[in-house]
Amino acid sequence: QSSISSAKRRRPTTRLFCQAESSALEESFDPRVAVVLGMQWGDEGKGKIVDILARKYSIVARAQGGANAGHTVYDDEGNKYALHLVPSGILNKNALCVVGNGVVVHLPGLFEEILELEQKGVTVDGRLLISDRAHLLFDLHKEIDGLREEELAGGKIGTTRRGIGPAYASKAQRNGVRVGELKDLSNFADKLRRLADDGRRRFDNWQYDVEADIEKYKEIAQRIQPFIADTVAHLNDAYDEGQRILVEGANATMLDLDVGTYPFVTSSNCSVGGVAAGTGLAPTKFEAIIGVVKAYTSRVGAGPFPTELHGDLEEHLRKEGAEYGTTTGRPRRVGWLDLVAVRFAARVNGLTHINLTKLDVLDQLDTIKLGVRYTLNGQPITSVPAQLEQLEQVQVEYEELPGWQSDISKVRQWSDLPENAQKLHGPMADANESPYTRSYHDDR
Ligand code: 2SA
Ligand code: MG
Repeated sequence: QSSISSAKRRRPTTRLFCQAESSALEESFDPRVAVVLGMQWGDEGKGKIVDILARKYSIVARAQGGANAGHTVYDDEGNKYALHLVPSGILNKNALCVVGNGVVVHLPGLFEEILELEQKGVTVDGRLLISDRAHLLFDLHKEIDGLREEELAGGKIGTTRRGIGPAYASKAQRNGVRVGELKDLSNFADKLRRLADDGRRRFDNWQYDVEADIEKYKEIAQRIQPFIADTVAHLNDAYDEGQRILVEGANATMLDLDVGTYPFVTSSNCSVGGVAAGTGLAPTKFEAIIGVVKAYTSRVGAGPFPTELHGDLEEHLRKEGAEYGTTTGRPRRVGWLDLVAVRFAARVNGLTHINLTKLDVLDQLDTIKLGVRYTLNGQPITSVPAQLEQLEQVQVEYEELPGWQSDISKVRQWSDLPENAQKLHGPMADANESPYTRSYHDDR
């Protein structure tokens, strides 16, 4: 009764949760490992569904990204939390939160986040584990992020300047320093000095006091000890014992280092592949892969955005949707829902479910447009092109739906939605027609 299943079932496999409210989730929704991923360019509202699902899960894990993520969640009293590194599950006092091996961790930032949580009465002791394999993100990575952006001048990526790209670059260059290194500091100083030398060779007149950082990390190492764990073993042991694990994606598929709009992407794999690599959990264990889709599109930072809007509608969506970066406060670019991108992302991730969010932001519009097809030089193209130059030039064909022009923000049941709002189900189901999704359910 709660979800789309009672409405028109064009594909039995696609369920839309009407608003991300617990009442809208089916009772029978009980996968052992569930993965929540963003299908657009981020800020789809992943934090909300994670927070709701976390009540059913004993473990909530992050697999990739770092403090570039910004997940805004509210507790039962309406207090607002902007989380960056700590998984959103932390608000569920019974959940264990795991920062997986694929995450890049800025420990001073993590401590600030922990402090802020504690000031609001949320304690993390005994409920937070950080992977010993996760890479440390140092202040030097943040500085290099800024320097590289400055070098790019007009061609900036528009990163969050949280050091994400440089930290993953150190990891790939195999001179990164991992969290486990803090268990015994004997090699730590040399490794950090080597990283700093690298930076100095690359940037002239670079002022970076590596010795001060080494000192700082002596204290940090003490404080972090109780949180360090072999999370690959821990997650797999917990799974074997029958515990249930929720994986919270950060960033989104169109920002994925491999399948996203390269180079205007982040430096991790934010699609489903990154979940396996970043937790050490095998993909065969993922029982649900939930794609979060916002009813329109937003993007922070530079890069192609085929359905972008400018002018009155742009301002309306930004204002109604509160589209400002959680991490940097930047106004987000906004546009119509791009179903070509969603279809692409649904395929890449093999979604079992779609969670449609922020539908009520469209309440006042008389017409709602959906980007359904790209053409290039008059020819239809069937997928999101890899070449940026092509993606910048595509023409978007839109389907128009009449709006509902009423306040749906209090609606909790799919059946209570105005008919025109329910009409979004059809195009959503079409977007999620990956063969994997269908056979997954048909075989059960
Ligand atoms: P980075 O910092 O190297 O990961 O930036 C590379 C690109 O990835 C984009 N990116 C994001 N896009 C949306 N939301 C993100 N998180 C914050 C939020 C962003 C904020 O939730 O609001 O507060 O500004 C996020 N993180 C990275 C980024 O804009 C670049 O395009
Ligand atoms: Mg965000």
